[in-house]
Amino acid sequence: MPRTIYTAALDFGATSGRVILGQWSKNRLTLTEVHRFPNAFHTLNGHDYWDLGTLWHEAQAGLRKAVATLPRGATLASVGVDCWGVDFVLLNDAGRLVFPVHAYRDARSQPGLRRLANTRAALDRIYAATGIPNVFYNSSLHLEETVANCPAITDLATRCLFLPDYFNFLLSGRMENELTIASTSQLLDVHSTTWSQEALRYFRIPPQWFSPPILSGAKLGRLRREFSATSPALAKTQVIAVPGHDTAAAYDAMPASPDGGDLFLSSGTWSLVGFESDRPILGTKAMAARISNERIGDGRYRPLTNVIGLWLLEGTLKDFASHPTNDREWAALITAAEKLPAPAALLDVNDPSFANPPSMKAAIDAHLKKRKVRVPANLAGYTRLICDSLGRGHADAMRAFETMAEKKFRRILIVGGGSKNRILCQATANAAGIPVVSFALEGTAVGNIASQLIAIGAVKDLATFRRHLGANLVQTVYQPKPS
Ligand code: LFR
Repeated sequence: MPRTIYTAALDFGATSGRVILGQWSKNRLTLTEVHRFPNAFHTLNGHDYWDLGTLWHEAQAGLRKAVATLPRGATLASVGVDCWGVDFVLLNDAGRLVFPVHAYRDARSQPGLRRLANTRAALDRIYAATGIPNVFYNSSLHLEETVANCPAITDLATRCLFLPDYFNFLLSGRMENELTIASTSQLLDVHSTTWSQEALRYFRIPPQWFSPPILSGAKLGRLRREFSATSPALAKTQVIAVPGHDTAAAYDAMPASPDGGDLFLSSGTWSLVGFESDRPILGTKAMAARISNERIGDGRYRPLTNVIGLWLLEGTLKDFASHPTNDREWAALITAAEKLPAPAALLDVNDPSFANPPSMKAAIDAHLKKRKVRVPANLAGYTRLICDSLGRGHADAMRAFETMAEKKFRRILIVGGGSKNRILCQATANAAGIPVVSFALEGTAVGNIASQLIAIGAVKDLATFRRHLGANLVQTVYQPKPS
């Protein structure tokens, strides 16, 4: 094993993607962001679609930049892909796309969502079988809609791959379903690592579209020749099926204390609040609290609640002609928002009108007006309102876990874009009444790289990786303050 090992993480987010080069040397990880690109879905005739061609083009450009960044003579040991959850492609045996790739915010799942919500027995059965609540973005609902409204698809498609599985296929030529991303679909059996026949039957989805999920860390083989032939640095690069779900990767990156007292918050477009557990949290109360029993790469559980997250702020920014575009302007916005008095009333962050509105500012204004609350005067006011409301949403999720799992959390560990947002961290600490520890870390890419390092034998296991990572991280602690 060389003394310095280089790996690359392809990290696709719903609003931006990154290619990150990881350098592992003397038990220390150094990250270089070699490529960052925007991502967005586009609406055609009322439906929302991802542009996979552009994403793949950017990923390849990033891989080339990663190779160009390597020191002379060094090689890339491996590459791994993580991506947002739930979205999928339908393919034939030759690997051709046979259906346009919809985005999970597409409203096409609404009729199925309502049907299941209104059938109490089925709702309970599906939650008991999969551990995943009935939410508009579930792959189950989107696949159900495709099969019901375009029935010829069952002749055309032979395979369903979730997006990270598909990118793994483009890199390696292997079609596999990886466990963590499969667990976001509401189609996986919550008590095993196989598909739920019950859920597949209910949503009328062909079971043959899926293969038995592989655990993360599996080696998919070398990069396809079209890559390996382009550079000697890629000649032996392994494709590793890392935790394909970005949230699973981010959770792996948490330098958590082994005593289980840490609550995790991966903060980006979504706020993913949860913890690691040997068992799922099921039952009526868990379903009412929208607890999602997603999986860790090794098969254990990540009970979590999806709070709407910085999507609220990302949307609001678009409605202001003048908004921050660089770090200095961001810092000025956060400072202005911090100086404002606490908002008189907070948003109910679970309001479904925030899911995909044409204008987020208009949706927030309508929400406030309905409750007879004055709308903020400027962008700083919206920023303050959104961060404080998210803080309360995070604390509510924590309390639901504490009741249901009969445990008390001592700290909240935060990674992702929001970990750099002081108001969000402080608001979360204040509402939760426990310290928030921020690592200003690209958790998704770090977890992706951790899985690669373990798979290729450079690090013994995740506990060892977390120990090394924690020893070298700069952390900021936000103590709760009385309001
Ligand atoms: C975060 C995330 C969430 C998932 C949402 C939709 O990027 O993966 O975990 O619920 O996107 O896929």
